[in-house]
Amino acid sequence: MDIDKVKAEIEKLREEIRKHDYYYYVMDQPIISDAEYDDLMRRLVSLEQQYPELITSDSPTQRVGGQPLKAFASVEHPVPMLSLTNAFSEGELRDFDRRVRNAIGEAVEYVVEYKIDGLSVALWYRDGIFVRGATRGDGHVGEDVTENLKTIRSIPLRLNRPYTLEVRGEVFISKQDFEILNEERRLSDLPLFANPRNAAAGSLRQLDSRITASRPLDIFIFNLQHIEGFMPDTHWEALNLMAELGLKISPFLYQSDSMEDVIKVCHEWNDKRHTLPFEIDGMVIKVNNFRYRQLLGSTSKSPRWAIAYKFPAEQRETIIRDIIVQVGRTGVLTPTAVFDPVSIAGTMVSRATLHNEDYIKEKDIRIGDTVVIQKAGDIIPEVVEVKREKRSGREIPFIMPRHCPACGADVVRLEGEAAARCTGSACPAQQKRLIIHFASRDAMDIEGLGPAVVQQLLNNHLIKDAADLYYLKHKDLVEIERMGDKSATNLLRAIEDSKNRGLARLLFGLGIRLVGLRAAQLIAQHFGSIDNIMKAKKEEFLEIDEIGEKIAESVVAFFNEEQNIRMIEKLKKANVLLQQEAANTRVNLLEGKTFVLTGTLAGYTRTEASRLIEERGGRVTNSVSSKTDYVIAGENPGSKLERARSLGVTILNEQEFLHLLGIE
Ligand code: 0OX
Repeated sequence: MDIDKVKAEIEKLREEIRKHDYYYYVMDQPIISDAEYDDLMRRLVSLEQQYPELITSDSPTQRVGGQPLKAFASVEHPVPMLSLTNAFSEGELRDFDRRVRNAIGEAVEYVVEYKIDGLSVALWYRDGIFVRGATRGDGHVGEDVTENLKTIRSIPLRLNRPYTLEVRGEVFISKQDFEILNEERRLSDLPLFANPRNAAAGSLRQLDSRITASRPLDIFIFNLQHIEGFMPDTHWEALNLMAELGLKISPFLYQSDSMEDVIKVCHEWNDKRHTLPFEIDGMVIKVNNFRYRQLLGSTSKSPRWAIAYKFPAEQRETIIRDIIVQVGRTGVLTPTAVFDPVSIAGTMVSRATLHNEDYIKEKDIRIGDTVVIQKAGDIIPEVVEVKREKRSGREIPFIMPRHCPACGADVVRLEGEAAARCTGSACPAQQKRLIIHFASRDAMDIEGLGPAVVQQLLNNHLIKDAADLYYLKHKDLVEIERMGDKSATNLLRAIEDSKNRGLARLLFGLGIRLVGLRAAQLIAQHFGSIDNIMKAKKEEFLEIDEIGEKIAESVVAFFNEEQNIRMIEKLKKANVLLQQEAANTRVNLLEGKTFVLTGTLAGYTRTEASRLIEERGGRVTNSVSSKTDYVIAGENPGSKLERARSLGVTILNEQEFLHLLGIE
């Protein structure tokens, strides 16, 4: 095809896709089906693959970047990103109004908008193309999160007109998307986000933009910060201009010169906030006229021309009927208050976490107490107050159980920690997580043994702990759902292969608290066999450099537990390697990893360094590519270092390199 024709088709496709992105993500009103949209996108991707020289940074195909970053670059805000002064009462709003009118000398117009509960960002467009975006940071210097912002589909990569400007907005996740995201995380055994705000912040601060792309982030633009050539007179005009440019502005905006009307609007939204699809924690009131804003100016922290009216947290009284103890995935015992159900912030709640023993003691919370409940950040219910005056004297203080309610093993509370933990490795509440960890790559590396299979094995009572994996039979496996003959054979082979990973990885795989891969290697090297470790006293662990009191205590406690000893016996009987095999533990440490050396190392020649890598299963190559895992940079590194930087490859100095090898 003639290149000009291709160019024209590509441009037409991009324009078409941009239009549909706008209808779908900004207006929330798609005008074509998903299938039709996918067809357009597929055609564009295919043309760009055939003619990569025609790819531009604002093409709709360029939303998800390549290699993860090592760190975010810093971005200085040309105009500081200030925060808002809070008002918690009508009185404070009236004071604000008085201050503003006194300074200006006449009535002023206000714009009222939602206070979205997310995180603020700045976006820069040059000649209409999105070129850079940053977080607020400390207000003066933020983090360059351009690649992550590009994944947000409601941020246009190109404006409808070629302006050079800076806008600011709030990135957030809707309530529904937050629920879905957390549900997915729960199913994958990942830690849950406490609220949509944390989820949005966590998602935007990912070094790998492919992760951000998988998160349902959205944005409302709330300020035109700067535009080259001209500036509208008012915020209202600026909002309209931004909407015309294709930016997503807040769906509710109200204009009035009466603070009493503003107050009314704030109250109305306080009552209706739960009907909105996203979280708001108040309303923002801004002076409309930009010239007045300039006259009012700012303090070092916040502008004098804006204020945030914060909604009061909803509170309800109820009676605590019980304090139950829940065992988390890591064995942490969390006391939870169970109370008469009350409706707060739009949902019925009947439980609130009491965190730990100290929290309960501090607040003196007892079973039978009348308490005030509120939702922290309007999501997580918490007990804010005990109504002592309502006590009858029959209230029962809470005592942390000495044995795990799920398995009966001892409960310990390590010095300096608030959490009480179950020590039983056969605790059903912890079992699944532990087995998944046992099978994970850095531990016994059992391919095909993911969370779903582990769950099925547990449900079918085929295993109780990790050691039982070595007693599985082909006929057991084929009985579980979706496991065919071939998968069963493969899984059994993977389990068999894992027997020889060696002591360090096994020790790590046992999931002993505080024992990470490094500590496991040190302990394995020092003691040489599981029998020696099981016999060892706390002091003997302390002889190892880098092993401190807490790790030592944790290992001793683990091997004092009857169930754990039984599990080791089962591993022994199954012929799992329980000795330190120098070659073995080393070989696998860097398996599959590719290294490039550049510059001179102080302690090793190039040949020696290569040998250290190869002994541990790694590979040394000469040139840096996106497939390189590590570049080791010594003194006077060459151009390879530059290339590694530009490709986002992990760069280690000598010290970090030796640490990775487990030498220093
Ligand atoms: C929000 C929001 C945040 C401009 C001057 C200081 C704060 N969370 O929705 N900030 C602002 O305004 C900036 N407006 C908002 N609507």
